[in-house]
Amino acid sequence: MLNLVENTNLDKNNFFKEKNILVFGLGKSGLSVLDKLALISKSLIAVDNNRNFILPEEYAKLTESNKIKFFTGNTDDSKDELLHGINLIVISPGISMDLPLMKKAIRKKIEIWSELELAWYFMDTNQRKKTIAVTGTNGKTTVTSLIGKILKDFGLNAETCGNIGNPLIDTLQLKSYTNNENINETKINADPIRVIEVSSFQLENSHLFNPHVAIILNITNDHIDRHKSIGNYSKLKFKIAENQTESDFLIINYDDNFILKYLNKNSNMKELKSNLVRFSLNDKKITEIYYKNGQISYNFSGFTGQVSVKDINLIGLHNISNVMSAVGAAKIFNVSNKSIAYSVKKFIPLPHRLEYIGEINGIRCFNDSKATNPDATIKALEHFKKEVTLILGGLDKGMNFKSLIPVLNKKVRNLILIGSCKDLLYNVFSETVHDYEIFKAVTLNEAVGKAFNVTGKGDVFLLSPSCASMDMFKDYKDRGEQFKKLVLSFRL
Ligand code: UMA
Repeated sequence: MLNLVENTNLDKNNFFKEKNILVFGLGKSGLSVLDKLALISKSLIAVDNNRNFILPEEYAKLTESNKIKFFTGNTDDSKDELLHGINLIVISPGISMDLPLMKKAIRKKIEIWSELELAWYFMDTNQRKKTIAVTGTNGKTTVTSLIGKILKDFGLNAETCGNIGNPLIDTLQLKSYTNNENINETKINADPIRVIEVSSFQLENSHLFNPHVAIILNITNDHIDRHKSIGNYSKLKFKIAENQTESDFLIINYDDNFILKYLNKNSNMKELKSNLVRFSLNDKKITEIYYKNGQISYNFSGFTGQVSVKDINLIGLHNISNVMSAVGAAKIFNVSNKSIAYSVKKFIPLPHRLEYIGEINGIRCFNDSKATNPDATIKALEHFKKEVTLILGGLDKGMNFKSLIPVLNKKVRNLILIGSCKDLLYNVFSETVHDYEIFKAVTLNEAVGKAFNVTGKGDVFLLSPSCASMDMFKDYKDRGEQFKKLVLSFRL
């Protein structure tokens, strides 16, 4: 499919001078893309489906460029003129390839790139070698942040970016239309190691992206509404390594069923050329990294040793898996074991991930709003005894909630369902044999009130919704913040 030939000797700006480009989606990544391309492309169409779209103030200058045409509103009738003469579409991660405009673009064989791919195009060989890309269903942000901390604590220049919140392209110090001052020579000379959080949405339209170190933390049912099947979703996750060569590394979770399934299905993974570094909680020593009695041991590509992970603030075995992947990446960049152990110990868990709010009226309260799929909720519940009042529900992404049935029976006393899929969830759980009470609530306020009514002293109250948040909240952070506020308001 890729017909735009990569040539590192080519003047990369000149390449875009020939192109008519459509930038689809004007959120964080789309606006950054538009800003960089405004200086160098032949013409640009900026499209956003939100008809009430307002250009943020810092980008207002973009409207002065007479080569950018803005189009906002519905593109479903696939206005042909939008695609007329277009050579390249740079698409935002949130845009589905099922939209009529995208289907039409595919039929017309128009090149489609993610922001990640565009950024990669601008990176030179040295910058590309200093990359660690982290993907997986759960734990990406934690691992990206942890690796960033480990590298920085050791005195290395490192920057976290990608799905974590700041687009990769913004780390490149490319000329910007709205801010011509943003090229900083000293920063260019001291190029950082880029630790890039990568989502399946971003990988969907990445072609030459080829991180030096790729990490796949886990694969579980999520985003099935977008990717249609777990098979497609797994394939996208493995796309992170498809361009890697013998000098690169792929670090994978060897305890993860879907990862193993994918590896088996694609038997010896002929297309995989990189050094495979497998990590496991199992101490059978068949993997390159494994865990036993508070020690992570590693042995791969000439790196051998042990890192202590005793007394760390990260809760649960799934977090030990996360740390193992970070240890692998850190060793590749020659960080000392002592320094890794120090950084892991000092790492403060990120908010909204099994975050302890406090003991309110004798009830221990936790905010796990980032649990946006059943597997994340299962991992959270495993941490407790049969003592939990759980708030579950939100916006369904086509997930299989039946996987929650056994753990709910083991750990939950009260289940409170919220969100647009609460009736669906009610049907799933009420029809099984269960020994916990099930309630429905229309608002989060009502759900929290109910929880404080039914939870006994000494028990646990947990928000771990297994669902996306956008039916009731701006995002998972908004959901978590509102939850914490409500919980604290019940303090007597
Ligand atoms: N839009 C359309 N048509 C559509 C969908 C969206 O025009 O069909 C427009 C919206 O009106 C909006 C813009 O596109 O103006 C939003 O684009 P976007 O949803 O791609 O979001 P960005 O602001 O560009 O943020 C993206 C990532 N968002 C998604 O993947 C949905 C951010 O990850 C990421 O931090 C950011 O790029 C920087 O790289 C967020 C996320 O939820 C945190 N990621 C998912 C996850 O972690 O599960 C994958």
